[in-house]
Amino acid sequence: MENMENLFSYSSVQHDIINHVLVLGVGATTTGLVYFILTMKESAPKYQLSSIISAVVMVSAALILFNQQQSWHQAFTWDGNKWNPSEATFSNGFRYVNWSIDVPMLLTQLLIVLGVSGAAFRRRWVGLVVAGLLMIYTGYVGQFYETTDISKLLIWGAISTVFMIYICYIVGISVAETNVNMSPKAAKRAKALFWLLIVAWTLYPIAYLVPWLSPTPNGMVARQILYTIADITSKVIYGIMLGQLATRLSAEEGYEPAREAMKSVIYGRD
Ligand code: RET
Repeated sequence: MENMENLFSYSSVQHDIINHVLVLGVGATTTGLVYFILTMKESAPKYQLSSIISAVVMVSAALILFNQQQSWHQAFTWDGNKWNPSEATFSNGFRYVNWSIDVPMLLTQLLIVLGVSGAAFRRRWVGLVVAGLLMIYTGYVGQFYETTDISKLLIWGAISTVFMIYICYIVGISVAETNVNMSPKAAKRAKALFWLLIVAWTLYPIAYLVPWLSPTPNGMVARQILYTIADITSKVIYGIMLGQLATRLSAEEGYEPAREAMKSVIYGRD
């Protein structure tokens, strides 16, 4: 009962939109799974772990989104006019536990493709994973207060944001440092990845703040749309961009399957 979604009745359209965006999330992550498996061999072996991680992220995301969609359906009953809360409840908390898997994975694959290695890899990796988990769990605690105590929601959210800023900082310096040794084109793609991460990740705290910004049925619809856009960009599009960067770097390093793959139209004339 802790999430605000359970407090309202929804029109047929509002209820449908949430159902649809959750199914869109399942669709995007399952097709992403196929894409990452099929394109894995286009990158040199040292980068292939990144595609494997993307595939793992797709499976865990698809499962939780499927569960969200099912529980959304069970949490309301139709009375001929509106969808009203039923005995079952809908919880965004499942997302947070899913992020405990996906956030460390997404950060690990970035370090792999950027070529951070040795002691620097271990140091950065521990920092990112610890900060990632703290960011998620402080937010997890905060979201329990969204229907009862908005100031606690805001305080826990602020603590969580400190960890997110730290992560963005480490990602930023990792991209800047590795950029120096990349070709101009690869360096440009790595920078684009950094910005995609910043924008996509920022959507999650906005969704977290919806009970404060717009405690209405439409606010809840907006929240699930935001989550879906964030999921598709931070997991699927991010994974595709990382995979393409890995293929580009592999081709530059002389890996033949990558050179062949680079002839595809998606890479343009370079
Ligand atoms: C919370 C709480 C409020 C403050 C902040 C948050 C950040 C969440 C983020 C989640 C990213 C999730 C990803 C999942 C991929 O599978 C926890 C909502 C800053 C950045 C990338």
